[in-house]
Amino acid sequence: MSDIKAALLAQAIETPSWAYGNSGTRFKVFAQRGVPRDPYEKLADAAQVHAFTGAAPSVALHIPWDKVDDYADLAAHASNLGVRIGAINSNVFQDDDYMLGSVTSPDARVRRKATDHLLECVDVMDATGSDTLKLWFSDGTNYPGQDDIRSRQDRLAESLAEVYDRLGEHQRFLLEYKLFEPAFYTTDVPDWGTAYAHCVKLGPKAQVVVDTGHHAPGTNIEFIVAFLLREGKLGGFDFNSRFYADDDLMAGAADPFQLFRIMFEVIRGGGYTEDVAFMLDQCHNIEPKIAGQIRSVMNVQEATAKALLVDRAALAAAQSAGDVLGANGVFMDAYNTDVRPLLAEVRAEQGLDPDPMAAYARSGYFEKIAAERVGGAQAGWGA
Ligand code: LRH
Ligand code: MN
Repeated sequence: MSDIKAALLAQAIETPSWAYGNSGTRFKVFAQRGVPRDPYEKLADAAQVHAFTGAAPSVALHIPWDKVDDYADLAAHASNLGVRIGAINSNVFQDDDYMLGSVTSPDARVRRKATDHLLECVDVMDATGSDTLKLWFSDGTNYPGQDDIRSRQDRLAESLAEVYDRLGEHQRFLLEYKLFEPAFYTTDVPDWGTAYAHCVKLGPKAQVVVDTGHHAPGTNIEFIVAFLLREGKLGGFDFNSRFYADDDLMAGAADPFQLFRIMFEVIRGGGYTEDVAFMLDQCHNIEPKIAGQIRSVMNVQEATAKALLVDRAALAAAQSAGDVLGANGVFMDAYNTDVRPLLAEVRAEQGLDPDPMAAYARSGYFEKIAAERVGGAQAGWGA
């Protein structure tokens, strides 16, 4: 059991700065009390998640939502809070110029503008000490014939190559794919295969990020994980969960069994290392945000603990014997194991309260920020 405890102690789950701001749908963004007004306050909230879980030491930024005058100062603020800046997320999906695409736009001026933003994000990595750039493109078309599918891939490849060449020695970028939305006919990076093919052409500093909300219903995500790991091209995850589309609900909330199956393939495939980034990418539209992040980190920890408990020798024996029910039984035994006592022990050994949700509620932090954070513009997706 000590090796499982050691593995859980080593787990690092990155929380997204935007999860602490207001978010919603096209129908409504519900403002909540105590929401941060700037990246400094977002980091303070993220530090609470790490303080109570011991497993969230880094925070992903989104540019320009987290634009500041002095990124080095922001990074120093993070380390004073006991966390560090993680992945830098580009944003080429909220400017009027990007209506017909950003790096794939038919307009060369727009492509130049978009690529320059991606290069600016590498500057932010240099200033904050981040080693990871995460690239998601909303680029796509809404109607057949609207643009040339092949030419858009050429434009995408050209921009990615320029960004790739700009990366420093210890830096990498993660290319994120998504089936649809906001585009509803073609999406230029719609699936793992397209992202993988571009990354293979570029080289070792380009890897694929799997956002668990970005697949067609019924997609076997753990197969994609196993395949990308085998190819050395799995760079990380944007964990969240969904019942229908890109719902961005709490990881493990909608389908904890899927998260368990994914974590098993990560462990089986040798991906339980710091080279595979475990990031959350969620929106707490109606639930308290910091508590929502704490619950999400705990859900990932529980799925990981169950996956670590799979009796690999018994599983391999049943698999090679063609013992279908035996093999499935070994797998389900691990999944059906209540790992909450184990995780409570791991937290206690870290000097943490075994129940992070209750400890955070007792801390009064929410009441404090709700009272303090009056006035100013609450952070959200509107930068
Ligand atoms: C796109 C996405 C991407 C982020 C955004 C916040 O749907 O998953 O990872 O840039 O959400
Ligand atoms: Mn994502």
